[in-house]
Amino acid sequence: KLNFNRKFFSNTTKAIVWGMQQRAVQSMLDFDFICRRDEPSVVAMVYPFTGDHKQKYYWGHKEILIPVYKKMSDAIHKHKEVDVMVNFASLRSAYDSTLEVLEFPQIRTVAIIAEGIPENMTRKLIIEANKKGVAIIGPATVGGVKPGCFKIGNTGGMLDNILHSKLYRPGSVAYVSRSGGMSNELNNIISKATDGVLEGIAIGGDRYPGTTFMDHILRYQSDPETKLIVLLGEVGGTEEYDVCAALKDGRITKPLVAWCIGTCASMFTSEVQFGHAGSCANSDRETATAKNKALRDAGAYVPDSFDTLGELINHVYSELVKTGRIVPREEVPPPTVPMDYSWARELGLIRKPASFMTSICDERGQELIYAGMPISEVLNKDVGIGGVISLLWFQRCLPSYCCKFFEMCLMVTADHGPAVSGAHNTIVCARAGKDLVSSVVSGLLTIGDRFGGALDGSARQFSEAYDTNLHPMEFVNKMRKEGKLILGIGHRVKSINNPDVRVKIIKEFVMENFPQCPLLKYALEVEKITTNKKPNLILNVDGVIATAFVDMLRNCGSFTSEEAQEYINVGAINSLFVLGRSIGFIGHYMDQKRLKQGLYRHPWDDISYVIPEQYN
Ligand code: Q5B
Repeated sequence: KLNFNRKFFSNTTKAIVWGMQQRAVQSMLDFDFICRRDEPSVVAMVYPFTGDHKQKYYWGHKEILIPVYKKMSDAIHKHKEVDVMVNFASLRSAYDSTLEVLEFPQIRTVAIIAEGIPENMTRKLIIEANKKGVAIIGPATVGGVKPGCFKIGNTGGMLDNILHSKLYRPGSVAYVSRSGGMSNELNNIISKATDGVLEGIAIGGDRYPGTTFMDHILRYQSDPETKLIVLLGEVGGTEEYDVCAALKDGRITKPLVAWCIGTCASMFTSEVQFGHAGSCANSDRETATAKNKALRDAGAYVPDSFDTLGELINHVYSELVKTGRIVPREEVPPPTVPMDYSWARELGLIRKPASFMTSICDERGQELIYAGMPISEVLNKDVGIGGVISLLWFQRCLPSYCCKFFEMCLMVTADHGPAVSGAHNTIVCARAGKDLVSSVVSGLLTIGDRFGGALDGSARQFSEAYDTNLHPMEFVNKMRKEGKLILGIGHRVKSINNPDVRVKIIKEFVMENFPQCPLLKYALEVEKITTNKKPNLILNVDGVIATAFVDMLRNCGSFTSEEAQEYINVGAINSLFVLGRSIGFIGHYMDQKRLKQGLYRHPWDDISYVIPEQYN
């Protein structure tokens, strides 16, 4: 059996952390800082899934960079001062990464955090580590702590807990436990009952821990700074009997306070497996009660129950103080570490005005919420895409005819063939080998006053004319006088002789379903005048949707007149065409790719070259 009679950690210990455990690393650095270490204990990280890079951390108030290496060998060769590895690899990769690190003689201690490593693999690791004299702490452990010196990963919990248990400076009590959670409790108990923890190791809950209770107790026995040893065993296993033997044969002479948890197991009628893989009594000898008795018989201080463990530790400690074997040191307060922003916020200690405001969608909880409606309800109520638009665009459930109106508009505007500006652009872009987003965006960028995006202007022009009581004829004349086109009027191919069925569909739906549609009716009066001049000056698809949209906003009862006007002012009326036609643009993109169309080049005979004469 190996003798680990050496100090595992000092205030100059340097470690490599395997795994992208940023919180744990920051927690180690914060610990170092409050311990007044000169330098951080974590010098590098190993993470095989990214390239070599640096990660930012805090050292007190300062920001520092810690290198992350893809390869363990690079990390070890570049940091010769490192002798500890904290291995956060998962149960699947902990075996390989530990084996790998054992190849480097500079590494003397490895903490394996992962739980669930197959026992046969752990045993192989232990054999390999023993051959090389390397101490393994774990697996299935939080690690351990040496106050004032070094902390493994998340040991000790959050900073306030660490401060509370005074782990920033050494005491006189060294403990060993199996459980990481219970070692936190020990930190607390020992800090209250004594001058504090000198070192604490949680060997882990597996049946085969890399180092044992005895390994650590014997280390503590030979360390002159350890004045009192605490052992927190548990139900399962027989290792506590080795401690009994060592107490009896004089290998342990320092006062040892011990307790095995799990005495309640006898209250169960069947065998109980506690949280750890190893915490199950396979015989009477392995019960906590039997082991507590054996420890007491061997000369350990054993309380009557866990509840009085602290009192007993205090009793033994007080004796040591009385006899002068412990001289309590003067308390020096630790330096302050700035609190993490997120934690301070959680505690309600700080407030900060948000940079962003949002009022339509909340994705933070378990379920996505659209304007107050959980997504499951959106689907259960079958509100359709019209209902989703009503929630996300208008933050309310609009009457179903409004949702139907939205859906019809999306359907009729979804596409109008490849010849229109937007589809043409999308096609040319797709044929130039561009991706879906670029191609669709190039189509969308053509939407404006002339093509497809006349809705906003149409809504504005018609509502202004209507609201100021302009007779349709006066409106047409006024626009002509001002030299302005009436947006929503006119079409390149559709006319009264070749009517646009899309316009007819929307018009009929609105007339039938909307409570009122005065603006649409007004626009139709204007159309009578313009088509009299030229048959293609019809109320076009943009115009019919725009005027109906305004009618909906003004008359559906869900908006105030100010709200309705605001949607017109902010340019929200184009939305339906933009969304609808995106469907078509996506279709054109896919079509071109499917048809394997090559780069488009416009034919020369279709271009009129009007070059200034002097250059001819
Ligand atoms: N005149 C659409 O013009 C078009 C007049 C007008 C008063 C008008 C034109 C126009 C306003 C914008 C608009 C949306 C360029 C159209 C759409 C989606 C689409 C597309 C598709 C799809 C057609 C001839 C004479 C002139 C003009 C006068 C023309 N428009 N007067 N108000 N609005 N409209 N855009 O036929 O006296 O002879 O000089 O800009 O609403 O984009 O399928 O293609 O789904 O993708 O080229 O449906 O109307 O007429 O410019 O030669 O003018 O009519 O002043 O008078 P045209 P022009 P005069 S829907």
